Amino acid sequence: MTAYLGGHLVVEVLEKEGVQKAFCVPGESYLGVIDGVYEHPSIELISTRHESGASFMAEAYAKASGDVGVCMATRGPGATNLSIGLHTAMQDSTPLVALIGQVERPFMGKEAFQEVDFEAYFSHLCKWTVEINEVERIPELMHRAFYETRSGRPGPVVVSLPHDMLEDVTDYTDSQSLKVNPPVADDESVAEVMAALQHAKRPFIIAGGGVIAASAQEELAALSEKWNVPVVSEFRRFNVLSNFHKNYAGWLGFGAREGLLEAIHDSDVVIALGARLTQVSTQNYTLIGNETDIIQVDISPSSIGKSFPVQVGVVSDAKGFLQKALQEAATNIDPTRQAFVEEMNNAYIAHSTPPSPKGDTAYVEMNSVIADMMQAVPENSILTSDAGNFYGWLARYFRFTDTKRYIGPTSGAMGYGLPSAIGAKTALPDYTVISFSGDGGFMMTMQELETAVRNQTNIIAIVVNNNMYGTIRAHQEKHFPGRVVGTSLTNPSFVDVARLYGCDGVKVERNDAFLPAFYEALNSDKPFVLEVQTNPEILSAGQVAEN
Ligand SMILES: Cc1ncc(C[n+]2csc(CCOP(=O)(O)OP(=O)(O)O)c2C)c(N)n1
Ligand SMILES: [Mg+2]
Repeated sequence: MTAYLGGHLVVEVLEKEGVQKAFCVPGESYLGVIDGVYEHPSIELISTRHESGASFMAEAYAKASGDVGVCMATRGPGATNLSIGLHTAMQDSTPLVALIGQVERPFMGKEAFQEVDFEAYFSHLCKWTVEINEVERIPELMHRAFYETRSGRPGPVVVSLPHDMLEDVTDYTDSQSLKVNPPVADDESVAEVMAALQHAKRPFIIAGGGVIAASAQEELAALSEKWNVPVVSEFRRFNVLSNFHKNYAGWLGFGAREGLLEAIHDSDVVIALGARLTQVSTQNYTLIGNETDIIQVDISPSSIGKSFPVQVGVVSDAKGFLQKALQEAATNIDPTRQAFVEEMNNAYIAHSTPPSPKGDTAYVEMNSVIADMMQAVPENSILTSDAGNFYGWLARYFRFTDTKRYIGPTSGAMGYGLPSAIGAKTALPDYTVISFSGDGGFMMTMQELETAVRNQTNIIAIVVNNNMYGTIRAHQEKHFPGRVVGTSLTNPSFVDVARLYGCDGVKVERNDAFLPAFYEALNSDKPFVLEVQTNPEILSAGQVAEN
């Protein structure tokens, strides 16, 4: 037995859980934990410039590494700043543990300095919130926090740590991480699903984050080939299947292909696999028609039937389900399915092929940028993005594979692009990591360039500059034509700003300047900001300039 300070014991448990990196803004309320990191050099504590950056970095670190992300913040002001990344982790089902300093136990309830009741505040935002009030319970509750965040449908867990509790002392010998055993469908349920699929004429598999979390891409590819089923990815879940796979039928979300939406609406069987059929993916819950049999396979019982009534619901980890499904014999499959799969894939390829650039234009065309990136992005790359209209081109024209990955917020959080790139690059330093942001979103978290410079996290940040909150401008022009208000922006030179932070940077104003600038970014030994000046008249992918 050894005597431990509470703050040190928290970090001891982090080490037992395999934590290697944590992202924070330091605060006096959890100084004991920070001092614990000093004792444990195997854990690197990365200070950021705003708690939103810390939470986004931890969230993307989790997505890139496949393990839990960890962030830390101080009482009320730190915790409330942190919440945007926790909300993203909730909507995106990302395993994330947030350690938050709390006011001293004897002062609780007095509206003490920076006091917030975290159990109340985070109860809806997070999967679980726990306050550790006795130092002896640190190992039990910290391990439980990691188990909770990893198991079932992953999600964020907040651990509230009263300042004075972290200074108490307790004896401790050992403890260990609790292994997660994901549920796997029973044979009968698998057989029932496959029987429903057998005779379907125009079925789809809608695959979501559950496939990526379970690393079940290979099994999904094998099943879709064996059973002749087209695969569609949910909003921002491109990596369920290589987008070059012959059975890939495209993606759901803002700007999804109309023909695909109609085909899903008219299909006889839809299997939602690790997909919770979100509002954005399902076009406000209209995607699937009343005549369609919906089969949902999900790791979490509470996701089943949440968005649509389903005919069959199966609680299973995606990989375990697919492995069993692959053992079923694929006999008497409707012979017209082959042509259907080809039709869907051909339409996807046509829709995702960018039009040829017009050549010498006054602005950079996003079609051309993405076409260039398709050519120049190296293997083993991660592209991250914010929310915004610029994303429409990336979604439509970039094709992701298992080595060209996408990390983005299904929560639609602006400001995610840059910090998530830093988080992903921290997890996978050998990857090329490129963030994609609009001028609006980039300036929400731009200060994290300093975090990147200080830690030599050499990401490439592409800023698509149209000097406006373009998405909202587009909505304004549609719903309130001619009444523009609150959506115009002026910006500093992003390249000058980048240089002041110690990054490299280039501004691109013509199509043919993009590729050389992109290669310069790839070869840079500093974080790199690549500003792309686009035409403010063209607000969405597929729109043609009226000039
Ligand atoms: C944190 C946050 N605040 C506000 C919004 C609402 N919103 C969605 S897109 C957008 C504008 C994005 O502007 P910009 O980043 O410049 O990209 P653009 O649409 O111009 O391409 C806004 C304000 C949001 N999604 N997230
Ligand atoms: Mg903009």
